Amino acid sequence: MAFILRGKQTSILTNSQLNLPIMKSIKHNMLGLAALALLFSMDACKPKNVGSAVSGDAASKTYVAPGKYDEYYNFVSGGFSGQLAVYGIPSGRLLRVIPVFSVDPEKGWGYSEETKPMLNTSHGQVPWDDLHHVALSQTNGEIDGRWVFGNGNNTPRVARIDLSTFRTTEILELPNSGGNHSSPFLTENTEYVIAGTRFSVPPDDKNGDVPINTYKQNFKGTISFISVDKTNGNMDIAFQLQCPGVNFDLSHAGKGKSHGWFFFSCYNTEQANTLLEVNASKRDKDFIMAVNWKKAEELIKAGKGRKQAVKYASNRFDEKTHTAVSTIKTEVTVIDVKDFPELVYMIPCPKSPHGCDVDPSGEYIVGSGKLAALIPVFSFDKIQKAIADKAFEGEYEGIPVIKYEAALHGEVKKPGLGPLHTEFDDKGNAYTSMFVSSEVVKWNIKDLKVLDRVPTYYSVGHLMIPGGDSKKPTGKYLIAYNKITKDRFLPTGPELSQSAQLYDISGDKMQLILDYPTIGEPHYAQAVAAATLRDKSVKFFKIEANEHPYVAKGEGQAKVVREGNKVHVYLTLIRSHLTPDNIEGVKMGDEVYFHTTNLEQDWDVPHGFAIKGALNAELLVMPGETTTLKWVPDKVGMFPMYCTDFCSALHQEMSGYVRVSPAGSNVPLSFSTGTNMPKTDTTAKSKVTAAK
Ligand code: RUQ
Ligand code: CUA
Repeated sequence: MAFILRGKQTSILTNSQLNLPIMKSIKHNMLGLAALALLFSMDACKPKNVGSAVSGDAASKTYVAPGKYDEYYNFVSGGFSGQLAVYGIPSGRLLRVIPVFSVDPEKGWGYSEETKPMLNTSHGQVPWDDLHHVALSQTNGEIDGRWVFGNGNNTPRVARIDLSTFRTTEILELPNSGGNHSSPFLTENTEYVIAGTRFSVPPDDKNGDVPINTYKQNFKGTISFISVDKTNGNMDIAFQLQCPGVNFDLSHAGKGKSHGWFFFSCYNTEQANTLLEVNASKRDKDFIMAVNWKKAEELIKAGKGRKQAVKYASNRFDEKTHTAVSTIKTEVTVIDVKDFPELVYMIPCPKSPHGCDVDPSGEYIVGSGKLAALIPVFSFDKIQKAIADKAFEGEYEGIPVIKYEAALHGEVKKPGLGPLHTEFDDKGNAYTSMFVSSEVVKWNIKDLKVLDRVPTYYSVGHLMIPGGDSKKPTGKYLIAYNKITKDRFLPTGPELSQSAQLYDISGDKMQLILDYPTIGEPHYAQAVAAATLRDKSVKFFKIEANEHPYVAKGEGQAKVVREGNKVHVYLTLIRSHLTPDNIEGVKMGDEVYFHTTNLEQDWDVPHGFAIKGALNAELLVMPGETTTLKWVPDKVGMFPMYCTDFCSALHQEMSGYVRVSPAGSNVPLSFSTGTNMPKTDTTAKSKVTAAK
């Protein structure tokens, strides 16, 4: 396979030319740096013949006829959009965008009073984050369809999305962390969600006001073990492991025989604090860190952990009150791994590993060194034997380093360039993404032979096979999530969407069958069979069960109440009017809270709410739910309000007015609803109350 290095149109390099010799020649000189930069620049390598690679009856394999359903729900991280997108597979149809870490004016997420607390942190309200990885909850190592977790990479957080409502229901901040990239990864019964810090930092209870070049003394890497309540999914930080100041990249839990262990790829074991692209690429091998988390549990039970003062937010959304509550917590229990033997081991792994994946049997651990020219596969049994035999080559910051050969099952030779992530099928095969050579490489887990390779368009990051990181992978579809789209779709100016590519992997040869653009930048994704989820989907919220303190459970309960300068509007929404729809007596200096309750009790009848000049967003209110918009009028006058969701033939009529008078005006607070609206004759009599 040949690649053209862009900018040097004449030089055509083959895989073998780009392999180890080049890597070795990249010492620490500036020429090496330039070559490395070129090699890793996003468009360094591009397969030739980038036209349609689709052949045969590919279209029919992805065709889901109108009215028919997809086979899988695919949950795809939105990267820097902070959102999570849900696609149907194999059609690639976008089913939903779930706001998680980023405010979303389409749904009022982060703008409504009820959802603002979800984005609270120890830094205050943080309206954006970078969502890289998703993990579907598992029972016995199989996807159970209860929750999906996602990470906030920037201001360290983990979110839990409830798969009955497809809404973010919990966000937990992580202390002692400097960038929650290695997250979220689950143990096989969702006992824990694991989160490792990308950036090592001084611990939160230490003075972080230290010279940056004291990195080696003062910076630590932290891994959080977040417990998940079996009944309601509630998360708490069970304990944290304080580790050497490396950068953790991805990780995976052991499963089956290796259940009780966790494996983390580590780069920057050089502990560099500047120009990492050179200084963190010096060692030929970094590490995979193996953690015996059952042992850590025992230590915690035996009271061996140290209590540390910290500050972090725990935010939970309550479906009864339709409201989130944010609690600031102040303590975590920490174990310093170097103080406890038999807890953590280092396994050398070439070179700057990124992905770290465990096969369905739990025996094989795949390290993907993004600067390595091969893929090392480690054996869990051999790791155990090496530990028993003390087959160590030394230690790293007090942690035993197992001899590479003693832990190694074998190496996949010449897989391609820039291996990143590996997924597994149900036939004993592994699939690794090759970022630099833009391809997916299929290989056999046991004999490590490369079986097939297909190009991706372009620069693939993560891969996804439904169940591909579980004990029960499937073997029909593989999706590549690409960083670069270039010429694949109609041009849309300088900014292009990222993309996904669907491959049929049911035969010996992988076959590309679909390209589709994605929301934000996709990183990891997971998928669950449609049958596991679709019948659990909530259709609407029962109005009788609504415990929101400002609910109006019928138009008879609609009212406007003044409390000092706060005006509470208990407003109902039903096809096709607002109650009340005429409000007077609001004055300059007032804060108005529109508590809007959607009275509908039917599927797919949301109403929206917006008022002129509001400095936040609209609301989108689901049937049976109450949601609040805060509005501070900025001038005297007349302000229309209306429903934003085209809910009926008379949707355009679903509107009203708020009159704003000067501060000190004697216009009484009053509210009313006309009698000429459909379905309102019995309940919506005109009412007037005097201002209190
Ligand atoms: S990463 S493209 Cu943020 Cu998962 Cu590897
Ligand atoms: Cu309600 Cu439009």
